[in-house]
Amino acid sequence: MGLREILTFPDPRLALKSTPVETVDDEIKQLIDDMFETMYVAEGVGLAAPQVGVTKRVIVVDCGPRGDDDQEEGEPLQPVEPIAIVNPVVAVKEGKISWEEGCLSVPGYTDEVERAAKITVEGLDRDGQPMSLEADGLLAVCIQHEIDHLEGVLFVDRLSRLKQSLVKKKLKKKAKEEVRA
Ligand code: GNR
Ligand code: NI
Repeated sequence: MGLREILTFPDPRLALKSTPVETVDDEIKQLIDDMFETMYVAEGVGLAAPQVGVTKRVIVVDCGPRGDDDQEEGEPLQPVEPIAIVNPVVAVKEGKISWEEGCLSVPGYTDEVERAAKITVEGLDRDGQPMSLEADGLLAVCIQHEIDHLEGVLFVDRLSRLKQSLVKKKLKKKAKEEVRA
């Protein structure tokens, strides 16, 4: 395949719960490759399968190298290579962090969301092998943001109810105007 179309709010498919992958077969590998390609073209740091209309539990992230000033003495470097995780599960959560989030499915809006500061995520890699990864900073935020997509949850769903209704109303109006234009 190749590039896939990214769905945007209020597409109802973004609210669906994704199903676990039974086998990491060629179709899933193709999906992963297409998701990376789509994410890079869109200049995102992560992407979840439901964002390209596939309700399966697959995410990709590439947060790039972390700033050195963020790196503490003796702490292992975070992976800077692209990561694909099939059936991701957060096994351990520590602390809290607030991050200004954006989403390729919610273009034109960003806001602060609070999430776990440090996580251990487990799942399968692109070869179907079990994997485990410790993450903090943007990588931890991004992985939690992507797993939310698999539950049909957008970062705007994590804002206060008042903010949510305001923001969603504006986004729906904007989407309607774009259909007409
Ligand atoms: O590109 C993205 N940037 C981002 C910034 C802060 C927190 C989360 C993200 S993920 C987002 C890409 C996306 O929508 N993934 O689902
Ligand atoms: Ni997103």
